[in-house]
Amino acid sequence: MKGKIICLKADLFKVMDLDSKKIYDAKASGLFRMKKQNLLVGDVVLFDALENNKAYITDVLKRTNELVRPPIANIDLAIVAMSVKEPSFNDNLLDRFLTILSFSNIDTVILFTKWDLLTSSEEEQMNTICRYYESIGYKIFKTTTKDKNTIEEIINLIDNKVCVITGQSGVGKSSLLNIINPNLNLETNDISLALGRGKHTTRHVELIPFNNGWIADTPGFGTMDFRGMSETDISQSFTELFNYSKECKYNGCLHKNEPNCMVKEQVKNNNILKSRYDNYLQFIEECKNLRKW
Ligand SMILES: Nc1nc2c(ncn2[C@@H]2O[C@H](COP(=O)(O)OP(=O)(O)OP(=O)(O)O)[C@@H](O)[C@H]2O)c(=O)[nH]1
Ligand SMILES: [Mg+2]
Ligand SMILES: [Zn+2]
Repeated sequence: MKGKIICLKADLFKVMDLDSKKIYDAKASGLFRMKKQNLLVGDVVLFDALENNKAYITDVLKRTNELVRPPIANIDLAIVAMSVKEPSFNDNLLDRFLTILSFSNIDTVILFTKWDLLTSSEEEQMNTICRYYESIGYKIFKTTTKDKNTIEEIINLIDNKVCVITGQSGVGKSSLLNIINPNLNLETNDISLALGRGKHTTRHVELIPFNNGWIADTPGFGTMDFRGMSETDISQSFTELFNYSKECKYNGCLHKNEPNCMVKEQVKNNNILKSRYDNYLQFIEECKNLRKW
């Protein structure tokens, strides 16, 4: 039988039979465990059903893509949720998500959440940032749980797809999913005002059937590294840098100290957002240091 892993807790999987939609509590079979292949939420697996809704997973089909954080496979669309306040907007974290998703070839949209918390002058600043990300090709949404305007649009966007919502703790991922589908009743929690951080309310990655597709809520996390990526991978994952790099003097220019670098030129002319360039430099440095290990 063929099913999809929709949840993983310790070594216990929930697998949905793709034909009957019945859900099984599954473990990896002994033979499969010997192959030492890991299994992820989102994997399509072959399984043998036993009594009492129990099952053994015997094989996993080839993935179209996979992410380490959050751990999930076969994603059609990633929704990056980034609060504009509480927790404060974090361009470094946003660029980190975008770099890894771009490297993994996963379509990505950005939600700027908690838009209702901005004063009008802050709103102006955020709008400039939003316009920049739009200009480099990202579809963006300004969301608030207090206004359901953009929700219909998001629902249409995710229809028929396997989607994952990701972002640090407390940005409102579960709150938004509860509005998209009020039957979900996902647990949410106030952020710690003293620390300005979320409380890691969602603990597991879980794929939830929604309309004609799937949506995964995920736990928030504060950082991630670039394991498995080279400096060139990073430079090619910054789409606008990659486009300008064709006009750099040197093939394979990393836009650091090389002469006649079009990227540095465009940063100077304010055509590339300074924070993007600074984050880029930090990421390739981190990448280099990781390699030393
Ligand atoms: N003002 C405002 N508050 C919001 C909005 N969205 C969510 N919140 C609040 O933000 C807090 C955190 O929301 P959650 O949905 O638990 O955040 P999360 O991203 O799921 O967090 P983790 O599960 O810890 O990763 C809750 O108190 C929500 O009520 C919004 O649009 N505006
Ligand atoms: Mg949550
Ligand atoms: Zn360059």
